[in-house]
Amino acid sequence: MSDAKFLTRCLQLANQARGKTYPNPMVGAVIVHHGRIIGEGYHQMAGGPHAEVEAIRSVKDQTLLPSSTLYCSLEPCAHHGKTPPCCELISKHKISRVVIGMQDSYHEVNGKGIQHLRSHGIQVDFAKDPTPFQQFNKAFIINKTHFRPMVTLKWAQTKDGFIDRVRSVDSDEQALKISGKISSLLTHRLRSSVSGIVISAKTAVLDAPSLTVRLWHGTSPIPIIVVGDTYKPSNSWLRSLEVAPILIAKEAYTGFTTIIADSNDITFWLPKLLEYDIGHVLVEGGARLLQSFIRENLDDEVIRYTGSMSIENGIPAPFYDQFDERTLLDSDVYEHKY
Ligand code: AOF
Ligand code: ZN
Repeated sequence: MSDAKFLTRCLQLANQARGKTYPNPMVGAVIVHHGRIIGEGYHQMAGGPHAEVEAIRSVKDQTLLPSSTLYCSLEPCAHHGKTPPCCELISKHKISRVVIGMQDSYHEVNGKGIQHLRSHGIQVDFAKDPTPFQQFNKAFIINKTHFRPMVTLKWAQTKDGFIDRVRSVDSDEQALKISGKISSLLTHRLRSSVSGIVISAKTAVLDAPSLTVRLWHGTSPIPIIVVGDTYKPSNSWLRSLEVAPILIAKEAYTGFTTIIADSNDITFWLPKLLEYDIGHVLVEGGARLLQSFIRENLDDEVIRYTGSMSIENGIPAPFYDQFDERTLLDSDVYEHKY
């Protein structure tokens, strides 16, 4: 029971660096002596000390370490990266027991940290279920095992399955407002936790969205505009964006970062975003782009809001056959699929 409690504390600590650790995971560590926390730490940013280092440093009476347990949400590292191996620091301090949330999926570590600790006579135990720890660092795991950013798809649809009315580029008609205030808050919180926000050029032309975080705290993600053959975003809109965008297009856009690619070739251009430190993207539309991600099995997480209105015809929402409904909020149905 108390192992689970201290491991949960590791996640609380790690969560303080959400969005700041790329390309590293979020990691927290706690040191416990006879049931009492004597040290805590978390990985604050890439290049900085790891969670275990911070936790060990924070212990005032270092003579207590050999009779203490170190809890860590991730397997202590075994390699020389930007910082030295944590497992060597742990064995140097003769900490007697280590409890780990999940094994590190990074190939340089992956089990080697555990092996090192055990070979130094340290007792190593694990969380009963690694799932919450894996879910917590899902983007990191996808980056390290699939070599591409994690993808979250998000849209709102009417009760009868449309995401908008059909609108022409020349009309002044605004986008249909389907979801309520709480959904907007959640969307902005979501935006603040990703590093890139993807929309199609058609959505850019129709809606000229600002793509910023306004209803939550935190930084706005990098806009990524996917340009096909039909619609081109205007230079004035591109320049108006708060964060400099990246374009995915067949030809370079002067003055803007462009990844030269066929917009339909998602599996080609998506991994390239890692080079711009984008480890997690939120795809906000339009329907065709969302559907292409689903078709390519690039739907690591899906958030769908269903409003209470019906409009009878319009632009059909992306198609899914199975959805797990999770929470009912406001007048919206907020559904979440992993
Ligand atoms: C840990 N504790 O707090 C973190 C770990 O370049 P470096 O030296 O920072 O190493 C980065 C790798 O170390 C990263 O890919 C992941 O495997 C692990 N991160 N490990 O024991 C930590 N942040
Ligand atoms: Zn480490």
